[in-house]
Amino acid sequence: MRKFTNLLVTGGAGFIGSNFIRYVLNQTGFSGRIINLDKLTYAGNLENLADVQQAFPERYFLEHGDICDKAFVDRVWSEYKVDAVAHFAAESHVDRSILGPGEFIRTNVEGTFTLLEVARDHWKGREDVLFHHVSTDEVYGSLGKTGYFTEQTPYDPRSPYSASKAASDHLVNAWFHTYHLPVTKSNCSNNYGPFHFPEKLIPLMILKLQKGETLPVYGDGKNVRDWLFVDDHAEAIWTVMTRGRPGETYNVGGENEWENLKLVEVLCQTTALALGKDKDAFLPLIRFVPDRPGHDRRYAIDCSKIKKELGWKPRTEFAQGLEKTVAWYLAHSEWVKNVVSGAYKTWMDRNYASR
Ligand code: NAD
Ligand code: TDX
Repeated sequence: MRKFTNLLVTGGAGFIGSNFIRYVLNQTGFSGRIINLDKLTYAGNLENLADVQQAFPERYFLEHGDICDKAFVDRVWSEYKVDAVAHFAAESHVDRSILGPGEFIRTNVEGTFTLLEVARDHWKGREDVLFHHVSTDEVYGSLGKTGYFTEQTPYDPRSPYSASKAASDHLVNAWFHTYHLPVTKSNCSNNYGPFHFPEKLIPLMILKLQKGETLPVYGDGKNVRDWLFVDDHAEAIWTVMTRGRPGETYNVGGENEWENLKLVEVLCQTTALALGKDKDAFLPLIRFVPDRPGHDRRYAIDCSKIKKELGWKPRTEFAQGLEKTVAWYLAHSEWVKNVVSGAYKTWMDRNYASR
């Protein structure tokens, strides 16, 4: 089992990064330090880690800055003697990448390049270090009604977001083969759970339900996503980081495919019950709206490699995970109000005010 002392987490103030930090510090026996390097964009919120900051003041550190800023990353690396990286920092929302791809290329491609170069500088010849890259199943493109993405599926990204993640994946693989940088990589399906930014399908729908607003389902609602509870993803990443083979990619998924419309219907029912309403009270709020351009039809992950090789499997049953998530959002209205009121609101006003 691989051991680290100073773990750099990029993008640790976002959805998955903050859940990962909480998981590592509370549930893995890790006894070292975590340094969270985050630019705190609209998607990064320190409130996501308030409990961690309080519980681990001598083992959790925030470094506010940009992964594209080489001098800054280099200083952080030296100061904390970084010996492992979990690289989450990215622009992550497909719809935003369609409206403005520039930041996606900068952060996801140039930012990953910058981190790899600093790692190469600092870790020359070392084998007791690891750069783990957190990626997505979207790099594999779109499936028809059947089949699954395996680690051998050729890359076929179709949105600016997935193209930028594909580019970053290729860089990570190249730094392994060319410079022998110890890397691992995971490509995961759609996550859900607490601290998910409410621009993404599940939290967006819960918030709209709370306000009694209509629920925008893109296209015919038959696009399929494979959903995984965020804690299960955190466990998968830690499993790969501590026991995965260098240079390998592991696909991670929930074995839990849902058509969007069906999922929204279940969310309506789960939220109605949580609010003490009739189970079907919210169904009339569903509206079909124009489709996302280039909308990938179906994602489905074959995660047999990580299951067989490393013994990981998705643990959270979907109905329970959704109930937990709905309950979390209903109990955290203050968090929601705060995260949607800053840079996010300005961007929404600019891009959607006239629609
Ligand atoms: P998120 O948008 O919630 O968080 C991204 C974080 O990165 C934020 O804290 C933000 O402030 C930070 N960040 C953005 N640009 C930065 C920069 N230039 N320098 C430093 N920090 C920066 O994203 P998420 O949903 O938590 O996704 C995390 C990672 O997991 C991403 O790499 C994403 O591609 C990948 N992923 C996400 C999912 C999913 O369902 N959300 C699934 C598979 C893979
Ligand atoms: O309002 C909506 N209506 C709707 O029908 C929104 C926001 C989404 N959708 C559809 C589009 C997708 O088919 O729901 C599905 C899920 O959409 P998102 O939550 O935007 O996720 P997706 O585009 O699948 O990408 C997510 O999973 C993979 C993450 O945002 C990525 O970062 C991750 O890599």
